[in-house]
Formats: sequence, C-alpha cells, structure tokens
Amino acid sequence: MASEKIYTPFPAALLDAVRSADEAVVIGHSNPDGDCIFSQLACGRLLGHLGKKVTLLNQGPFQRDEIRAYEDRFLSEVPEGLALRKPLVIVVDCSTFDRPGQVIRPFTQSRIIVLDHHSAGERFTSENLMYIRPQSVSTSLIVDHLREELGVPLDAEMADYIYRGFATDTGFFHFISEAVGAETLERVAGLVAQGVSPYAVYDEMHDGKTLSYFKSVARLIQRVSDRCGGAILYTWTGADEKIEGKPGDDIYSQLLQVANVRIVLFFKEKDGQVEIGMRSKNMSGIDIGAFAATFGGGGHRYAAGANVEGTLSSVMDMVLDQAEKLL
Ligand SMILES: [Mn+2]
Repeated sequence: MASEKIYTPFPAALLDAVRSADEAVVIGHSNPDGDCIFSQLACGRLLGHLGKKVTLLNQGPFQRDEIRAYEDRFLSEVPEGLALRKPLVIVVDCSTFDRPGQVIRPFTQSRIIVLDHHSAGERFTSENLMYIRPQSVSTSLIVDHLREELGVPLDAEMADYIYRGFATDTGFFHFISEAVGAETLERVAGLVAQGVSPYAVYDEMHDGKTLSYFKSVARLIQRVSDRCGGAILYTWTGADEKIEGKPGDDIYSQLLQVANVRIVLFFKEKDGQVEIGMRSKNMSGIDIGAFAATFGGGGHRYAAGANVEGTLSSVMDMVLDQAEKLL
C-alpha cells in the first residue's frame, strides 16, 4: 500500500540544538519499557559519538525482565548542579510532560527536544524541537533516523539498542501494518547488517521465566470473563494479590488469539486506583489509544493504558460499559 514517508526530515532547529549542545540529558518515562530504555541508551551513545557529555535519567522502577540488566546505566535522581548548567534535554517515548516523573522537573531553563511516537498526548515543547511520528513503530527507530540525519555511522552497540526497542514495541514483528512495513523493515535491515541477530535477541529477551510465573498467568487467564459474545475479554488482579513479574504481555498475546475477540482489558487494583491495560486487535479498526485518552490515559492505536480512581468493581463496570459502545 502506498503511503507517506514515515521518517521525514527533522526541523532544522532540532538538529542545530543537538549539534550546538556541549552537554545533554536523555530522559524517558517512569515505569519504563524496552523501547523507552533502549531509545535512551541509543540516544546516549549517539550523543557520545558527537562528543557530548551525556547523562541518562530514568526514575524507574526497572521491573521488566528485558531492561533490568541496564539499570546501572541510569540515574534515578537529578545530580546536584546539573540543571543549573542548562544542558540540552532530549525526552524520548513520552507523550506528556509528567510521564518522566520528578526527573524532568528541574530542567525548566533547558531547551527540550521531544522524540516520540504516541498518537495521543500533549505538545510540551516548541514546535521546532518536537518530532512525533505515530507511524513509527518504535521511538528507537526515530533515534536511528536522527543518527542518520546527524551523519553518525551506525555501530554494533547502537544497532543492538535500536533493534531491541523496535522488537519490544512491535511484539517481535507482530504489530507492523502494510502501510508502514516496507520503510520500517528497510531500516531494520540496516540494523541486522550491523550484526544484530534477531533470533538470539528473541531468545535472550524471552527465556528464563519461571514456572511459577506461568502458573500465575494461568490463574489470571482462568478468571477471564467476556462481554458482547466474546468481543471483549477481560481479567483483573486485586490490591492484595501477589502477582509475579509483569504478566500483561503474555496475557494479551494469548487472549488476542481467541476467535472473535476485538478488545482485551486487564484491570489492576492498586492504592485506591485501578490501572487498566488495553489492547485492540490489529484488524478490529478500534483505536484503543483514543479510548484510553477518554480516561486520561494514552498510548497507541492498538496498545494503551489508563489509571482510574475508584474501586475495582466500580471501575470495571464503568470502563466495560464504555468499551461496549466501541463495538
Ligand atoms: Mn514506545
């Protein structure tokens, strides 16, 4: 399918801001995922190649298996005196100013660049320092595009980070539409040419889970309920329930394979709030990111989330009633 180019040129002001900075800070969102952390690492390495002094900031927590080994490369608090030097700030994979948490707050005097691919959010820096491409399957591929436009050669380490960000946000090639596929995979081919091994990365990122983790996933699948004849499937965890690891991705990938399902919802009660993970089937035509935004959340067309105040049962009733209206 013919489509517009995804990786159009950056605003000249954005490239100038990067070139002219001596010192830079790269910030990602709290409770980071693979794309966030690997975009930060790739961006940090890119800036290092350009001779900049770089600090990577992420307040964590580093809960996901695929990112835990990289935690010591990041600071969770802003070091004394850093913000006073007014470094260039590059915010990756964040659709709102508050996504990074407290680590962004001291930088009110800095120029802020935003590299992101979320479809809904707020525009929290000036237009010419912003590069937001919802058609980009990962933020890490936007970092690769920035690398290219700044004339920095790809090295094996950067290629590895960019690939990992791409792989996690596409569920390992799972969520790539024909509309963006050709340009996306051409870029990925460049990463593999640098020595990235797709199957080795896949195994490394998936192996090593415990049997008790899968037993807890099974428990959550056991309690799945449905609405609208199975078009909506949902499960939940209570506030006092001990859940091993982050079962969301495994639950979504299983439940999205059920015949006729269009929406999967995962409700997690915590601290008087309910966190809701939301997925819609690629072919469903349902923009779950826009749905999440109606509850103050955000995300992508097929993967999103929101936090809603209230008890588990009241939030579930309310959100499920609204979700039925999407069908
Ligand atoms: Mn992302």
